[in-house]
Amino acid sequence: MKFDIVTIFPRMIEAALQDGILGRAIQRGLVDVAVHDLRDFTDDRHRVVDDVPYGGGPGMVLKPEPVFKAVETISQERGTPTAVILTSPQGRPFSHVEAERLSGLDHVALLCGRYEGIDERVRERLATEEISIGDYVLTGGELPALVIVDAVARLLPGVVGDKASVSADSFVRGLFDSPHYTRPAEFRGMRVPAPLLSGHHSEIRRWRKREAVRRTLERRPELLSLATMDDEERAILRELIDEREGSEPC
Ligand code: JCQ
Repeated sequence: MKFDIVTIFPRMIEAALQDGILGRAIQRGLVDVAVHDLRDFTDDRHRVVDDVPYGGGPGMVLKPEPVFKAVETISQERGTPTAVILTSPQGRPFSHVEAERLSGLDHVALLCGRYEGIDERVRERLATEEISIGDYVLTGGELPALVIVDAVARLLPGVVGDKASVSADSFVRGLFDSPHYTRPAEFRGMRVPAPLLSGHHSEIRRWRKREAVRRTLERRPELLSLATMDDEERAILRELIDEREGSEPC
């Protein structure tokens, strides 16, 4: 899968893609990421990418011309991207389901927004979609672009070594993971739960299911309506809800 990222901070993107699982996937040729400096698509001596807003007001706006030129150059050199994504707080919320959808595309371009915003004509005629990674404002779209590339790339075949760890993911199952422990069995007075030390696989499995359901119910109960649970997990959920209703008045 190919990604093209258009940014005024190419080093920020390149640095983040050097290491870790993503760095290795790129080296192995499983993912192809090209980073494009927006300033390379300006035609003035000072390589200016922003300007004051029409109508007045605070801050600067990203000019349309360099952004259009960047995407046109990408199309000529690397083929027309299937999706041109603008990252912004006003976009549709990013999620695991969105990551899965994008992982089925062959070529995705990401435009990193900045300043007070980007000229609206980029939204209208260049971007095919606008995606937000959450309800907060960042200084630029570089981190959102990296978040999207990371979440999408790890779903591609071979990127994450252990297939089981991808399909066990919280948002694949719709349930949070159960707690993890490693040695020692007692650390500063804190013991590893007995079922995990028991060696009884059915007891371990049941304990993990209970903790996963408990955690999801406590932290994100709205996820449970969409979760794929087996009969045992459903029974556990019933028990936990009944216990709750017994203790707290509502
Ligand atoms: C993305 N959640 C927050 C900031 C304007 C295109 O216009 C803008 C883009 C940004 C950077 O993105 C975010 C963001 N998802 O802040 C302002």
